This record gives sequence, C-alpha cells and structure tokens, in this order.
Amino acid sequence: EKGKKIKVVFVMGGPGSGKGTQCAKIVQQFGYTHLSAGELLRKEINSGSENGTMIQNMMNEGKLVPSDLTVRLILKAMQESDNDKFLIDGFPRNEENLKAFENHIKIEPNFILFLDCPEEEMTRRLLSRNQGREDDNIETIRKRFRVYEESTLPLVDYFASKGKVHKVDAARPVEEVFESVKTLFSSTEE
Ligand code: UP5
Ligand code: MG
Repeated sequence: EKGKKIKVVFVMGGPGSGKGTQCAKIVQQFGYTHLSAGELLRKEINSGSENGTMIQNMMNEGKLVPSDLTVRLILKAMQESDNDKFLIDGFPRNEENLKAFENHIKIEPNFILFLDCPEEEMTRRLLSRNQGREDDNIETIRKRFRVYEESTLPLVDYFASKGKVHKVDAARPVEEVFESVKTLFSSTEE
C-alpha cells in the first residue's frame, strides 16, 4: 500500500547456516514475505533468461553475480508483492551489493538477523542436503566459504558497528534457533 512504511530485514549467515529454514518459519509466524537472493537467481537460470548461463557459471564457482542484476530481481519481487515487510535472505553479500541496493531504494534495513554457525556444521548440513543444488559439492562449498569470509563477514561487522545486528547461535537444532529468532521478531513488532 502506498505511503506505508516498508520494513526490511536482511538475513545474513554463511552457506548452510539455516537462512532459508528460519525464514520459512518467520513467514509462518510473522507474515513477512521471504525473498532469497539465491532463489531469485536460480529462478532466473531456470526461466531461460539470457543471463542464465552466466549466473550458473558464477554460482558453480561460488562467486557473486553482478550487483545490479541481483538488485533488479529483488526490487521486482518487492514490487510484485502487496506486503510491507520483507526478509531479504542471503543479500547483501558484499559492500558493492549494499551500495547497489541503496542506489535503487531509499530503505534502511530495520535490522540484520545474523545466523552464526561454525564452518564444520555448515559443511555437514550442505553435504547432506541432497536437494540437487549444483553448488553443494565440497569444492564449491569451500569457495562459498571463502567469499563469505572475505566479503560478507566484513559487511556484518559494518552493520554491527551501526548497532543493527542481532546475532543468533545457529548451530543448535532448528526449533531452538527459532526460539531465539521468535523472541527477536516479537520484540520488533510494534
Ligand atoms: N538445516 C537448517 N537449519 C538446521 C539446523 N538448525 N540444524 C540442522 N540442520 C539444519 O539449510 C541448509 C541445510 O541445513 C538444509 O538441508 C536444512 O534442512 C539444514 P538452509 O536453510 O537451506 O541454509 P541456507 O543458509 O539458506 O543455505 P544456502 O545453501 O541457501 O546458503 P548460501 O548462502 O550458500 O546460498 P544462496 O542460495 O543464498 O546463494 C547461492 C549462490 O548464489 C551464492 O554462492 C552466489 O554464487 C549467488 N548469490 C549471489 O551471487 N548474490 C546474492 O546476493 C546471493 C547469492
Ligand atoms: Mg538458502
């Protein structure tokens, strides 16, 4: 609805930290619209878009696709929704992503949900996921972790310096993680 204040939460965390899993539960309980940048990119590949091959190649190398492309997909999905609150999952992943987002939309995230999980546990989860994701092989997983460490974690630190980060211990079972997530989201509903 026009004029209504839009609420955005960035959901950040490493590959396999449980971003998608927790977002699905937040949607059920709190009525957000879930936009996973990775899912939007995978849909773009499957739609036979002219960018499909490029996106697929970058994902298979664990690399980040050009910011403008990802931002365009996110904005389009936001515009197609009537909702006024969004979980943006797996984005931004580096400073350039954030700049591109800010250039297109004058919205500050309300806060960042940061799912903190050790690599060992994330590796275990990704290798046993079995959902046919081409990037769930040990070579690509290692590359995804490297990009996460080099580009995404510094961005989490940046948001933390602005007091925007709510860190949750994501190494626990799904329901336990969600208990913490639930407490956080309950405290931010007005
Ligand atoms: N699982 C979940 N929670 C669990 C728990 N608490 N205990 C035990 N098991 C748990 O979970 C992963 C697996 O673990 C599942 O089997 C789940 O059941 C289990 P999931 O919720 O899927 O974790 P998630 O953090 O969403 O992992 P995902 O693999 O999606 O994270 P990535 O960040 O790697 O993937 P994404 O799709 O976001 O990005 C993929 C690629 O797209 C990137 O590598 C990059 O190449 C590209 N990309 C961009 O270029 N730009 C972007 O902005 C975004 C993506
Ligand atoms: Mg995911």
